Amino acid sequence: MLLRGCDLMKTVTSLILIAFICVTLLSANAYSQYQVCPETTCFLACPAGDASFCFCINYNGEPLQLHPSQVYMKIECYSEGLYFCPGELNDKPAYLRTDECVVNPECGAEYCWYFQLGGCCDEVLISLHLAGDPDPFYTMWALIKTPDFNGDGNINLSDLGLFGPKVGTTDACYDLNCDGTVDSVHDYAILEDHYLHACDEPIGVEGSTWGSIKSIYKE
Ligand SMILES: [Ca+2]
Ligand SMILES: [Ca+2]
Repeated sequence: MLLRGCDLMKTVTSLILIAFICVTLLSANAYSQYQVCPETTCFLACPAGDASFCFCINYNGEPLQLHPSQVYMKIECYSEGLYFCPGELNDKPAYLRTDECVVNPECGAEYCWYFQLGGCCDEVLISLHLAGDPDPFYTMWALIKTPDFNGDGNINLSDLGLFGPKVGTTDACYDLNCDGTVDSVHDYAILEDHYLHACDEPIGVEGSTWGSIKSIYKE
């Protein structure tokens, strides 16, 4: 009887161990089944919210085609300098201009987010997660810069004045096209494109069609 009791204990212990290993492997797989391709690690944003953060997302090698409200992005700045416009959230669902998820054949299902931001942060943690799941399925470190250099929610003469002395330098916060240097052609053109944009003039998310977006869930 004693031997049988020991055998039983061994069997139970083995089963628990196997179950633990299976759960561990499944958890590891669940995370690795997502393949995420960021558009860049150097993002431009604007107080008006008209600059996009786009990511291609695949699941098990297939485009992850979900309703955009199901895929969230969270951005957290771990150094000083990034300012959120009043009412802006740092954690929100994707916004898509079309009525369904765009599938780029070279990349996967493309999701885009628009944040209304000012200032600059060279240590941003971007995480992607599914609605209702606090654990992200993807994280990355990135740099975010905006033409609102002084972070007051407006792109105006003050920012233009700050930009001039930075031309010719490698200051990442003023290198708006992320090519490594601040120049008066390409970077200035971006500043000009966003000139007079402000927090209270959101233009990036106008005409939302979320209400008419059809859910596309893969089996
Ligand atoms: Ca400003
Ligand atoms: Ca540049």
